Amino acid sequence: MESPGVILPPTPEPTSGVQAGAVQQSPMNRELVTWVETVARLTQPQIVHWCTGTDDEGQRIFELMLRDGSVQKLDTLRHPNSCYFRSDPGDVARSADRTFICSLSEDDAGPSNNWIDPVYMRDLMARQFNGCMQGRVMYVVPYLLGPPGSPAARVGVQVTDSPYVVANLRLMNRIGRVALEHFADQTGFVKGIHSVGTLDPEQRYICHFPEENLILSVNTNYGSDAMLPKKCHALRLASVQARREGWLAEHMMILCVTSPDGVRTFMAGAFPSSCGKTSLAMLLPPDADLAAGWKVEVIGDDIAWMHFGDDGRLYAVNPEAGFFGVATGTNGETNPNAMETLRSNTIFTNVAMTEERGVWWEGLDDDVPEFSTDWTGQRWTPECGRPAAHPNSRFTVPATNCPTLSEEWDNPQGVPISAIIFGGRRTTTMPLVYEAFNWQHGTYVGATLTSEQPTAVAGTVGPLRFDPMAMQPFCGYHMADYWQHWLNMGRRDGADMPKVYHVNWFRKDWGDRYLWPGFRNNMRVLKWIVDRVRGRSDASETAIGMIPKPQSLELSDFSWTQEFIHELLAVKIDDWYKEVDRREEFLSRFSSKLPQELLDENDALRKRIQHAQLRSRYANQ
Ligand code: OXD
Ligand code: MN
Repeated sequence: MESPGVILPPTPEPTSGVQAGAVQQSPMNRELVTWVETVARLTQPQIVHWCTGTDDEGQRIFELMLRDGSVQKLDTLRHPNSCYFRSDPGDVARSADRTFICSLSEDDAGPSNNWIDPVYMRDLMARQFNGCMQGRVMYVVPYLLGPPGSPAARVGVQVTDSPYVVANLRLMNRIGRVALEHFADQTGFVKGIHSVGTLDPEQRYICHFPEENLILSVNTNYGSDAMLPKKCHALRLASVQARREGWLAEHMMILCVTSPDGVRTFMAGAFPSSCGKTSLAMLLPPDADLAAGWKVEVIGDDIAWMHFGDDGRLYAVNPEAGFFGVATGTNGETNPNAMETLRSNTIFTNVAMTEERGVWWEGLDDDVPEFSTDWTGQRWTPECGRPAAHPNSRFTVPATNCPTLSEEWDNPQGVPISAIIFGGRRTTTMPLVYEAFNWQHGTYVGATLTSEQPTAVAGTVGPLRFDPMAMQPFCGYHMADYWQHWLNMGRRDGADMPKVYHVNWFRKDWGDRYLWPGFRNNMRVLKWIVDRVRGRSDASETAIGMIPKPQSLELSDFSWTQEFIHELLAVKIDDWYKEVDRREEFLSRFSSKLPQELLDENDALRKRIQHAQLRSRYANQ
């Protein structure tokens, strides 16, 4: 059995100002060592390796994977320090139906989560883990979520028998020594056990024990079911902790818009999967805006932790330190900054590999390769009728690779959020953008967030799904309690909450054509939001919220007709009657715990629509 190096016990060398002795002697650190010993007794690895997080260690893990063939090295000129990995074909995306919230009470998990009794599940998982690491290396990966030195930062430890997972954690998180250095300041840490196991999808379990700060994951080796700090810790468990402690753990990107006058406006945004969250976070403004001095920079692309500052505003940190983005469809038009970001130090997963040891995926702006090896390892040609890359193929890359990473990205205090943006994929009903009237209305807008599943067949619309705050798969407790927590945050003494927006880049006309050109043009909407939060732009009050006056959106260079612009921003009464009914039905699923305020908001919306209908009827007489 080969090991990449360092073996038990954890003896961090003194580094910049932190004495190793102090780290080791903290009660938390002792608890960690005892826990790791317990896990090792259960899983019986041949070797226990404590990850230090050094480059040297990363290199040795990489070489080990090259030697055992689990990853392949990409061409060093075109993809320096990058590698290629294929996951098991049955392990290519999050397994929502194998994800469980094992809270003590079923009622705490709520109707949107799978609940299983924690005692039963611990027993079942102990059997899964029993001896599962025999003959293998068990890696112990301490990690820090949030910027070093931040009061918002939290620690956790993942043990795993997957070198591939360790390699991903290295890029996505602050791991090893820097994490151990923070143990002394914390009152607890999240424990996560992961094993590749047999990869049997029927025996896959991703379990969260909120009362015990524990995550157990087995029979998976890919994505956020295996990289426990991401969705399992930073969202599912952190959301529970955030409620308890009075902050928000959200599935949101964070960006900074700098106006030509130098003022920075920070925004956070929640979008369900495949709605363009990463490309919005990395947005490249149109040339004219760049020339005028506008800038957009990224702070995070997936998760935001937001705490109140002394001034009553919400300050956001990105708990992660890397991006785990969807490769398929990423190109120089949809996300030019991502293309720059993944030039080096990248792990590509489930894309296709070309004969020149390059990578390719559907939608990439390179020429389609004549031959390549597809994501399943088979020879692929453009005629073969199969996709070369899996639709959920990924790149894992450190945030510092991104040319537009904000210098504020690791500010320990976080950045003050002026606007929260919700968005979904809606071909009808939703205007390009609207602003909620206030925090309670904004909470309702987020709670009733919907998106259509993209379909392969042009002209058809996929099923409409509710995905409240884009947290449906990630809220670790009862969704209605979560909404109540949002409402309570806004009621806190001195709270100065962000404005809330809803955007929709996907509205179509009767001919099934998208109305909005999207991508770089989304800057036009961000600029309107900047103007609104700075009190510099007028808006029209409608039944659903505040809508831009057409002249405040900077659309003149499109030479669009007034009718076209009207269509983009229209609030159509018939569509909204249906929307309100759908929302009422959705909210009623949470009946016993549903905050009355959300029902009141739905009723108020219905009344405003009725008024709007009457007004337009009389105006037309
Ligand atoms: C993700 C997701 O992978 O939201 O980030 O599914
Ligand atoms: Mn996500």
